[in-house]
Amino acid sequence: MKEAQILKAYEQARERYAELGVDTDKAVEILERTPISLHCWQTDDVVGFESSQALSGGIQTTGNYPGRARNIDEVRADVKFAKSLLAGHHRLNLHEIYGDFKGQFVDRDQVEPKHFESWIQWARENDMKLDFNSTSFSHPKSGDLTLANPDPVIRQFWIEHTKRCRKVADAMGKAQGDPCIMNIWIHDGSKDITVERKRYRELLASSLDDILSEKLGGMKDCVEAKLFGIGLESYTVGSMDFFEGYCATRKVMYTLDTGHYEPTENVSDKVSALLLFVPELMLHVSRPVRWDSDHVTIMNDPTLDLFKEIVRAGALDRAHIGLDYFDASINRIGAYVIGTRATQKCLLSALLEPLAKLREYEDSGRGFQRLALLEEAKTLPFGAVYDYFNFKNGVPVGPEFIPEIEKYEKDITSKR
Ligand code: RNT
Ligand code: ZN
Repeated sequence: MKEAQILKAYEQARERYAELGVDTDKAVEILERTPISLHCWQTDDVVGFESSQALSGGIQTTGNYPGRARNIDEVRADVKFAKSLLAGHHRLNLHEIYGDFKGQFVDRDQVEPKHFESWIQWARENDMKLDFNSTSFSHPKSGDLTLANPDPVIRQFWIEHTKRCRKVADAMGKAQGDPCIMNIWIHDGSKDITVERKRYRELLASSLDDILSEKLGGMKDCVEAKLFGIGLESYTVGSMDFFEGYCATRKVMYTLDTGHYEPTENVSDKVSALLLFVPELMLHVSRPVRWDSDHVTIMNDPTLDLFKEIVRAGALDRAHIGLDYFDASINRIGAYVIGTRATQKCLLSALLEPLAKLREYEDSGRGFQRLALLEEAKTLPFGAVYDYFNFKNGVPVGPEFIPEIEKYEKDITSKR
């Protein structure tokens, strides 16, 4: 698209939105300074660099499109390339199994900040801040139960792992001068009926209390609830009820993964309820198709609604945005870029909502007017503002990123 065309369309859009009391320049500015935490695991199907252990823990990548990143250099190159197609400043979300182990086997209860030194340096050089995740899946001791395991030896192994991960996150946060957000997701559950539901939950609460007892200034903790994992369909220790209670009583950030609820549930409606009782939210923006399938995030109603609820709640400073999907059936970098850009589109759309006017209607009981404006807002020239945002930040506008990814595939990923 030509510069003059983009700018002209933006000027017109700015006027249309201004008539409804919406400041498009401000929306673009907020979007620019809202980082998205890019999930490193989209590059390599959640494999990591620890061993060739198959992905376990109730999650699954489907597809075998060629070009998967096979080592640390390839993951870094792919993230760097994906980032070059995205406007704004972004974070990188690492899992423990992506440490720079330099060919050595470092077991999970042995991990140290030194295994992430090169990542800290790389992130600094590439203007990214790091977030982190402990990894309890894909390990011989993963089984069905980790932090909730009644066997004290296994449970202690995972407690030690998670404590060490917090030290890694703390080192990252201190080095980058900004808290590293560390997520704890464990798959613990049961394939079949269990008569020990309460017991495992007690164990999980006590393991977490132990893990979180040490205050670390460079990091923030968050814990992720889930509906079920594959092979663990009958029971999930860390269910939504469990983590709502846990986060509310312990004042811990709640990780809301959009794929982790019943397919008919309205995930966006959880935002305002959770925000009353938990300090912050970490979002794992995903796209469930019939189940927690982790399809590439797109600009769909659930995602639009999610961001609308955050903006309406005035909670952008209490919600951290991260991505969590892993699609191996299409070009992985393409999937990365589509999902991140879609997330930005949804946030921008929320920022452009004529909220003051809608609230005025609602407060004065003018229901027809509210619905009419909600409907009309859907066809406002949103695309012109989105194009301008990308243009202003020097990244491809519209479908211009498609040939760039095709070139990267031809030159790089297809040769792997
Ligand atoms: C799994 C959780 C978790 C993982 C990542 C890899 O259902 O969503 O967040 O996807 O940690
Ligand atoms: Zn998740």
